[in-house]
Amino acid sequence: MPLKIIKLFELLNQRFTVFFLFLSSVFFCGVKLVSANEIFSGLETVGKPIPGGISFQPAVTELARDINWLDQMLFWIILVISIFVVLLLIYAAFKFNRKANPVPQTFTHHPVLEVTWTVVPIFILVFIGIFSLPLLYKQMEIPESDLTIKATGNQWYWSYEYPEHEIEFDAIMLTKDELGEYGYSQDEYLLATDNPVVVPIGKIVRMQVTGADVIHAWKIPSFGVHTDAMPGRLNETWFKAEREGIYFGQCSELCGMNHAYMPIVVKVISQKNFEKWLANASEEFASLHSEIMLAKAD
Ligand SMILES: [Cu+2]
Repeated sequence: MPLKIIKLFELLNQRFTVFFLFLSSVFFCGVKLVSANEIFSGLETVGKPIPGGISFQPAVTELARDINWLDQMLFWIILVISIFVVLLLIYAAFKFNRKANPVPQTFTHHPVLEVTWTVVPIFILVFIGIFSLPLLYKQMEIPESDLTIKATGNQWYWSYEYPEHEIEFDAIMLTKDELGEYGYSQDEYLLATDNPVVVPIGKIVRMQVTGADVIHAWKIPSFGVHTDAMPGRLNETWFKAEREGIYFGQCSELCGMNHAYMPIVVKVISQKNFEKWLANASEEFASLHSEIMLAKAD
């Protein structure tokens, strides 16, 4: 066969390969986008700050519900003590002022009163401790987990690892222009990130939290979870989200200039969708760990 014809065939072959690669990449990108949309479609935003809001965000874990309950209980105790102290002050101001009480008493001790104002607060504190300490232990004692996620605070973004699935990615805050593209509304500026943390509903998630440079804190109010991210230390906490949805949190430890620009997004989805997400993510965010380990094994 003449050389020119062979070259022509080679050229056509190359063009065809490029064209085929282009088509397949378009096809696969399309498939991926559709499935990513499918996975998160219809997810409601549950936990986020609202204008004028003064109370807690909706509680979707047992821990958050317990914290809200403890807060309510403490509120009533504080209210009773505050009313009692204000009434006592008003009573003392009127009863023992100079006009009403021209000749003051000269005693300096009143044993019954002194014992009372020492013992009563002790009882109040012990009563509070009966409820607050078990909750503290509940937060710290991590049940057998279904999934482990490691969050690392960096100046100024979070990076995440799913060590059991060899996935790792960074979560960078979206600019105002990018919000729509990622399916967020304009009022979610400063809350939304490009890559969310994704967890299955009703599964116990062990969060391991650390810092790469300075102290940050990983917090999702609706989960009742707030843990410092300390460099050189691995803090642990856990949650079991009971409602599908999108949840927002923020770095909650002053960590420098862009402290306000490292938000946290957690998407809680069904187990079925989570598996789909895992399949996508293990391609998109495959970590280097497995390769390093393989090289060592060889
Ligand atoms: Cu921070």
